[in-house]
Amino acid sequence: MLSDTMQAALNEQIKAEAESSQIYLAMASWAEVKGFDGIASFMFRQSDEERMHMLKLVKYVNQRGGHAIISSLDEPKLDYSSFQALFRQLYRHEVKVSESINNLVDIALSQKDYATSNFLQWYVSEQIEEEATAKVILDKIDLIGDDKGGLYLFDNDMKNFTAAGHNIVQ
Ligand code: OFO
Repeated sequence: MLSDTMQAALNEQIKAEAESSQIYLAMASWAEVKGFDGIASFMFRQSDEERMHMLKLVKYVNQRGGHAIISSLDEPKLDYSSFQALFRQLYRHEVKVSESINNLVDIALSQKDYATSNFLQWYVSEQIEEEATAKVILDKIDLIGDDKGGLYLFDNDMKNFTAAGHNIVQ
């Protein structure tokens, strides 16, 4: 059985994961409209992954005798002024999510809820990957800057990675 504190913290994370999915979806839509199909496919796929992260938490909370709450979401507030600005926000967002996962582990340990701590380890590993992916993308975008040819090639790279079902981090 989950403690009230643990349940409330997990429910906050459910909201955070749902908002992550919306952020990626907003980025995907923006990239698609701009004609960057590779970046869009990558973002659509990330959005689905975030939804899966959310669902996994919903199932876990309910399975442990709690009640997963599906709440309203904040609208993604993104700075679309440049690719750099957009991807910098993405990276910062993933760093923030990692912090909130670490915070959840802290709460689980302080409550001696070892089952939840164990469950959260999957998220800890996942965040290492997500942060690394966001950083690799940001580094590449920083290198390319506003160079149109560079962005075109980068978009193609993203298309190939998504088509192959690979992560951009190799
Ligand atoms: Fe759910 O991992 Fe990104 O935000």
